[in-house]
Amino acid sequence: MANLNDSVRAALDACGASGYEGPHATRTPLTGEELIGTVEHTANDVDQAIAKAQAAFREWRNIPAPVRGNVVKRWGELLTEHKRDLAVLVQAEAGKSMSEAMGEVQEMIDICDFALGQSRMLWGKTMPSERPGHRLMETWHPLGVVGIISAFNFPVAVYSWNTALALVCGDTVVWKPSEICKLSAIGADALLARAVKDCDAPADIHQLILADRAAGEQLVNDPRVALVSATGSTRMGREVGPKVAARFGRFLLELGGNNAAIVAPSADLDLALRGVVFAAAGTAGQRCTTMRRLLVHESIADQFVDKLVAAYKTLTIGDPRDESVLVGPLVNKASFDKMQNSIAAAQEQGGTLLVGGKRVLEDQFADAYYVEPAIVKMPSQTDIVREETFAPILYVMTYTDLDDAIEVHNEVPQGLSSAIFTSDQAESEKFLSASGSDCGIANVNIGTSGAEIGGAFGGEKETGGGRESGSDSWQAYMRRATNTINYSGELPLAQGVKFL
Ligand code: UN1
Repeated sequence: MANLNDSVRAALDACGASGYEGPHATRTPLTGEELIGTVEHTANDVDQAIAKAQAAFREWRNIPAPVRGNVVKRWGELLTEHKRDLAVLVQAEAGKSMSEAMGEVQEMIDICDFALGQSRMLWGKTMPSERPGHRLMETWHPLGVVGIISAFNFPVAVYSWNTALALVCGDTVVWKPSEICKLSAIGADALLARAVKDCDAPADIHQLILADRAAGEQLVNDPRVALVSATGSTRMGREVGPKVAARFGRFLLELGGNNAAIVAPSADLDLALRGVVFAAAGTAGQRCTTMRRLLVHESIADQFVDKLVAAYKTLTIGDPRDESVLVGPLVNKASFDKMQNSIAAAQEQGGTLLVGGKRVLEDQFADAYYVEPAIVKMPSQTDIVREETFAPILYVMTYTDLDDAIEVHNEVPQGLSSAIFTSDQAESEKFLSASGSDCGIANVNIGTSGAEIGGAFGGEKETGGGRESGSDSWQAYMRRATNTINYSGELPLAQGVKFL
């Protein structure tokens, strides 16, 4: 296999990145070896980045939205051209299979297309005024500087959902990527810099911050940052939300999930099997949308779980630079330790480990953590099942009545994604109804992960309530003004009030 840092350097060069090298190196989850080091920004650099983004906003907000759209159009073209380069960087830092890393870059391309269209659709409503000779309408304006804090598991896609929309909406962005995914960030940002240059847009509309957690806190606390869009753990969101709210800033949170699927007796079991295995074991269980709980009807439970266990035994685990590999490494040792602790806790709480859970390839990679995805059969939804462990553990439970299954389904603190596998329309409608799934994403005959960018993405409860990417999520990046225009030549007051 080619030397990893040679491939990484070649990918960064191809993206047009320069001037990023420095002493701060992180380890790749693929082998545990050190990747190329990067520069580290100081608190003063962060301050300057916000100031530059704020200054650029004064110009950017006045450029017509469809013209702003050209920047994301060009970014999308460059991302298409350099899809594999950026995927190499994503794989080196997040440990994904090449197909999933390419899929992540495809999400970026898709949101660029979407945002380009949106740039001509930042529409406001007109409402009938109660007064003659008056017009009532709303207009949407850019907010200002958007601070983006992103996580390791989708190091570039989630950032791009925010950036592409923020830019067409007329905002400028300051991005603090994950501390362990700086090279992917440098590649993605270099491509955006090229798009900005090719379109003669103001150079400072995007700022990249390479720094640790303190830089994120700076974005959270700085009143010049109008919107903080943060992806990460519920613990992180619990700190970010109140701090931004205290200064009356806006926040958009995309936090933990504890996603479940219900498999009903009428389900197409082969289809359900593929849906469950991808959602539960894909990306080594490190998506916020990963399926972590399975509720199977008791009449098919033995049959379905046997099939699932058999399918898990066929999963290829290893260095995903080998393109036949489906399951790459966990991100680091801490993640591996958490997985082990959760499996042990599940066993203490009455669970039976049916398959997986063991570390593999330890001889080959002392500092990389490859694990067999695990399935644990649980007698009920115990405390550990209510927690999100960011690793491939699928807790399996059985049910007899769909209403009870939906109760159990909703009885966790998180509310991101959910699914039902069924051929019974009444069951599927029930799951999608007001008394069905309480999640931001509710699917039928599809797993919990792998959402398309065209829908709004996000969830309820401890998932944070934010919505990113498609549908009308653009509104989060703008402020609304209500305008009443009087062309009557009189001054009738609303509600029939008389004065003077
Ligand atoms: C995430 O894990 O933070 O729906 C985002 C999915 C992807 C995005 C996941 N489209 O799984």
